[in-house]
Amino acid sequence: YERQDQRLPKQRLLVVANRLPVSAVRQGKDSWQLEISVGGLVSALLGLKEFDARWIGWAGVNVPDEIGQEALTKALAEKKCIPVFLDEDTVHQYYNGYCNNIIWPLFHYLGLPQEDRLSTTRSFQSQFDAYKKANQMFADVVHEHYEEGDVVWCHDYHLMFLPKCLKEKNSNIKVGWFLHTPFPSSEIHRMLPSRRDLLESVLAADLVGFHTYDYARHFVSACTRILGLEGTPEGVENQGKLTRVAAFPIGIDSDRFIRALELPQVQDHIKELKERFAGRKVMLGVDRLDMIKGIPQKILAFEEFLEENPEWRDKVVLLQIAVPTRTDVPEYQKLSSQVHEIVGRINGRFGTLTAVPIHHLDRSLDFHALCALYAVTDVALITSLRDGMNLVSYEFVACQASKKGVLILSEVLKLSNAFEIMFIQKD
Ligand code: ADQ
Repeated sequence: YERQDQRLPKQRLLVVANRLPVSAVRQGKDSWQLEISVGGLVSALLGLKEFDARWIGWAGVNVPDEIGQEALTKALAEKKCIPVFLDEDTVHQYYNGYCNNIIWPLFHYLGLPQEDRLSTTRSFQSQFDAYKKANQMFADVVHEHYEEGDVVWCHDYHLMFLPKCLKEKNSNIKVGWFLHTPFPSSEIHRMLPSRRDLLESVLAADLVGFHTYDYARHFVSACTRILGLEGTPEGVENQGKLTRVAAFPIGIDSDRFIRALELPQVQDHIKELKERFAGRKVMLGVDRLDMIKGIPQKILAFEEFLEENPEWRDKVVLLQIAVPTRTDVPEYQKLSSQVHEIVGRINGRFGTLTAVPIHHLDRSLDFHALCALYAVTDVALITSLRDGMNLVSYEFVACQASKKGVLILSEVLKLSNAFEIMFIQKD
């Protein structure tokens, strides 16, 4: 999107996502500290410069008291963010439960948790009710802040019910919905007990977007096979209304990375890292700690490499930066222990008194440190088992202008990421 006439005011845009681009940490009764949230959705939307955008979302914290809510609303307003306050039970059932325990694994082809295979199970139903309730709460906040002419852009699998909630109250609102994950084959989607409701709600949007043509095609065929609707070259037709469906592969603001490399503090970081790892090749993994990112598989493959190539043991180091997410979900806690256990074992096996083969950090790095790391890396390892797209591979390529290191992508990422990477390289 580009504004045709720069003198005209920017188009107002309400970006609605489960999480705001900042997380709130309480400092006192009425004071809050805001920290940048780490994740692909936030990174992808940093380039929205052509719009007068406001974010609506959850600040990642339970705020039961009015004083706290008022103070947080005020602090967020300075960042053009508007909070949706979700209570603890809703977060547990909607976010940890329905979103992260049911839709996320299913959309990444990991199946449904055992207990949810039967649609009649009570936990499934109450989680789905909480999902609908939460989506309605997001819709209420959107309606409160909506001005005529605004475009409302809903994001991701957390908010599949939102287009319907918005249109029910005001059919004139222009609504877009974009999915950051894969949309699975209709054979997988039909395993969801709420498959029809979710599809019908998404179809209330005017425009529905996916990263790849394949995901868009899966969505259209789910609408055809599950709802019995007509797919057209433009999208899906439902009772005379056309919902446009298309692929919009997301990218990054590559200039932001390229410019950062010139900054003195980034150059200092680069110098330090080069000295620290002199004489060794640097392999790098940067991921949210998530089962779809294939982190244990990557580390085990590195172990195999050291096992089969003893001559490389003191000449290569793997830096794995894995920021923890969804720490309340038991599967993620298990994954974290598993990764620590494997790293400890490999370092014990191949480490020496002066060097360890794997440096594993479970925290986020600031932007400048990240750019410096990308710049000194010889081999980036992106090993997702499934991923909507993957922005780390773009970021690495953007920071490699003079170095020309190697990007190793898992098979599932080759198709989705290849085009955009060529584009960044050309720049
Ligand atoms: P993610 O899975 O979060 O989101 P991904 O594409 O892997 O997205 O990007 C992660 C982002 O977080 C990158 O910008 C990276 O720099 C940053 N990041 C990760 N670990 C970090 C760390 N330790 N410190 C600092 N920054 C870190 C979803 C989908 C993806 C899709 C994106 C965008 O799962 O498939 O590509 O949205 O649509």
